[in-house]
Amino acid sequence: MLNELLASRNLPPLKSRGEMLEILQREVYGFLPPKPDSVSFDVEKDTIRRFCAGKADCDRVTVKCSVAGGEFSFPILATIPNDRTKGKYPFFIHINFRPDNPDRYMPTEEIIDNGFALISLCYTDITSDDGDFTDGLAGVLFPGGKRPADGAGKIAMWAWAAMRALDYAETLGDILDLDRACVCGHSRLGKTALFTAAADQRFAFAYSNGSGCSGAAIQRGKSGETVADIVEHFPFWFCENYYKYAGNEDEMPFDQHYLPACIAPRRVFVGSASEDAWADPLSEFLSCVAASPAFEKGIVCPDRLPETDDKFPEGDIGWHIRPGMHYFSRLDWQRLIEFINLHK
Ligand code: GTR
Repeated sequence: MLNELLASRNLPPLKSRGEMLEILQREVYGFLPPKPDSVSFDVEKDTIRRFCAGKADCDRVTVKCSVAGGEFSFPILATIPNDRTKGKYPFFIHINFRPDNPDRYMPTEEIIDNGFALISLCYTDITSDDGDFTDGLAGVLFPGGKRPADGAGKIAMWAWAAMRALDYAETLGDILDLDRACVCGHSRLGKTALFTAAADQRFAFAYSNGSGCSGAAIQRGKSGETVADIVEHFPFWFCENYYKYAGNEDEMPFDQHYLPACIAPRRVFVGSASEDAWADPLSEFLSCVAASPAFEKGIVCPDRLPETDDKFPEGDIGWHIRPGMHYFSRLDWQRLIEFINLHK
């Protein structure tokens, strides 16, 4: 039944990772900002030792980049279990809405207790979440605020910053398990997490939560938010080439299943919430089914419509749906941790 449902969506076939990534950059997110010429890290002296009841240390790090002929710096937080007898820690790079640690979308102590380290960044420390292309990294990339039709939108800039956070993690190779890096985020930052891992093969895992339109969800036949809605309210998340698909999804030479497919052969887990009709859980799920042939082990699920509280973590691409609203909740983190632990 799922095959028939998918056939009714008329999706373009999968292509090679290189082709899909090129299309997604040119037509949706804009091309990633260039790799920095140099990156260095200032670890602040007032690091919080004995964080989370003494189980972790939290360092505030300034990431300093020379990029596109300019200089750009931003802060990240590295919260790392301090028990050095446990081996190397798998870790999350969480692109978050706020700099808080813990935060309502980031239960730090619980993450630490599960044996993971956590590097977090606040997206507006990179560039503002609006149409101002003179702010932060945007101003360095596009002096005068002018960008070409395929120039990086804000999502591509946030993704670039998550890659720099991974550059920092690479300096901690004796403590962090660099083969088990997971980039994650919620909503617009779930779109960002998928794009980050699609573009950067150093990430072994990606998790998007409630990423919906222009994230995990296929657009053809999607309910809730459409390309027209999103480019009306948030044109700056994307490159200008994307705007022509407003009301015109059938003309897209791609669909959003290309995004998780670019993460293959690595792993991706997609999270939905039962009341998140704007994101459209069914279209997020079908996207995972459609992307499955790109993976060694596609989604493992029964041949029926999904039901609330389903979780399908066994494949290299997995999906779950939690009861409730659009939110990055504790249950989402627990299922994400379960997914990563399953794929050792
Ligand atoms: C909504 C937007 C969604 C989603 C969300 C968010 O207003 O329409 O695509 O990304 O914002 O990021 O919170």
